[in-house]
Amino acid sequence: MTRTVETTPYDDQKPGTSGLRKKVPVFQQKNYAENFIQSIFDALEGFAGKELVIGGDGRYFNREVIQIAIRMAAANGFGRVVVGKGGILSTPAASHLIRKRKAFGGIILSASHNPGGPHEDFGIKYNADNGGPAPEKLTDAIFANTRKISSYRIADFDPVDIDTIATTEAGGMTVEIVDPVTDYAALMESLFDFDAIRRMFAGGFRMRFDAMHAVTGPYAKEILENRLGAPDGTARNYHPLPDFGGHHPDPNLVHAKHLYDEMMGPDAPDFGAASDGDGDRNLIIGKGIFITPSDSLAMLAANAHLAPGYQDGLKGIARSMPTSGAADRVAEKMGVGMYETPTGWKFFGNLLDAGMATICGEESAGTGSDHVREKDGLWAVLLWLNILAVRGESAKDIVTKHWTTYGRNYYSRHDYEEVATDRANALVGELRAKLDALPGTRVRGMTIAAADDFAYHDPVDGSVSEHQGIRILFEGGSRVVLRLSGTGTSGATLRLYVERYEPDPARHDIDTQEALADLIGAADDIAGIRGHTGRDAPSVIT
Ligand code: G16
Repeated sequence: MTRTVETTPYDDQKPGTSGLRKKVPVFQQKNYAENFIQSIFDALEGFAGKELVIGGDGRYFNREVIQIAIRMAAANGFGRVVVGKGGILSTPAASHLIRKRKAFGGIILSASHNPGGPHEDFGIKYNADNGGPAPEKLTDAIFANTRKISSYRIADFDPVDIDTIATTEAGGMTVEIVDPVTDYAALMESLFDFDAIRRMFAGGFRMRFDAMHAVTGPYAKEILENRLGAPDGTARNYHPLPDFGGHHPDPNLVHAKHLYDEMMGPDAPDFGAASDGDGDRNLIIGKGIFITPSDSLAMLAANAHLAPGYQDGLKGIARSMPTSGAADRVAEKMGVGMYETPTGWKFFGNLLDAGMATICGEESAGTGSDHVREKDGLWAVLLWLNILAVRGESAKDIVTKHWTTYGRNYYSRHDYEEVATDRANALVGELRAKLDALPGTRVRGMTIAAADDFAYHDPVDGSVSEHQGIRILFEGGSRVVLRLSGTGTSGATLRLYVERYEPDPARHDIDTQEALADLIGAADDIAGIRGHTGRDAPSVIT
């Protein structure tokens, strides 16, 4: 039986950088998840009888919302839902399933790298038929619907058994429970030289992969250990837990410090990696060297032709605006297009669909390619393994040779988390107001060459996205960027991105914060970060 339930709108359901993210108790309010899911469906057209992919990263409240989504999909007229067993689907695996099965779209339940648990974060996002995050036009329509919703449709049937692989019928709709790993693992096998990687492991290559008790555990176990023959124990913390074991599933130097310490220690394995809550981010650490996401993007792009899936070369490279310019130098040398987009994977979708870019990346630990329409943590790890296997050199050697060829982009991000929203807005507002006056002024011995509030003109569909972050460029190519995060769930997070280009190999081993000290000071002089936030230091430095 299908019911129409009357409801009233919530005014806080504006999707952020990737979907709607809130604390679990917010999502547990009456009709909150239902309102948002109905608002998604109401923003779509032509899905009657079509297929919808549903899955999540296994966090607290995942299973409950999966049941709601299945019942609402049936009531709204979908013909079939495809659900990852146990409610599990990594974000890139969901993207692949949508594409492979030519589904109408997918609902992914995740708050990515944010913590999980009864008082932590939850999220819902919608991916379109290209497998990518809903474009801005669609998220705007969803938000508009949340403001005027008056009812939602839901079917009444017993909870579906999502723990058994089977195809059943519920509410007049077909429900197919699939293994979350199989199709994804096959895709990886089609892109990378598994034989070469297998030989490398067989030859004693040691690796550590930390799944952080999040979604990539089963994927890493199957691909790294079962298919590539890495020793048992290579994948750690591989059972997805609703609260991620009480940890923050964010693969950075703060939350994966144990991995960093191990990789810098005397008995370090050859290669270390980690992924986040929903499996789309990656952390890459070579023996004795951390590789920044911006550098990793450049190095993966420069060496991608060593993997079978990319042997014909790249069509182009894309990076988000705050990501360092290291990849630009690779694109220039290759003679391929380089695209600078706003933060948010959704902005890569058009470039990938149009065949203008093959590899994309972001400073926020996201790298991916045209194989899916999401960033993909394990993909990045496997491409690194493929490159290491073919080149037969250490990660550290590959990095230092890359810097010698292209120069080094010193790069760091400083996050000020949970800043009062009005204070953060005041900082950005004041900075915006003085942008025009900045060029030509001198700060800490450096001259500002240009300053603007980044606006993106999509070369494919002509859409314009404004206010995507403030860029202050100095003569000589250094820059600082300031923007407010679109993924936080309490207060505002101010991000300061700092970058300096150093061509001279004799100056490639300076401590990063030291190399950037003047720029960090200049950013504070210009934007008044300490004054506005009331903080002496950032919450997180990566
Ligand atoms: C999301 C987006 C990314 C973006 C990141 C950081 O990642 O998918 O494209 O770079 O947020 O955004 P912000 O700086 O606004 O917090 P994820 O992994 O959270 O889905």
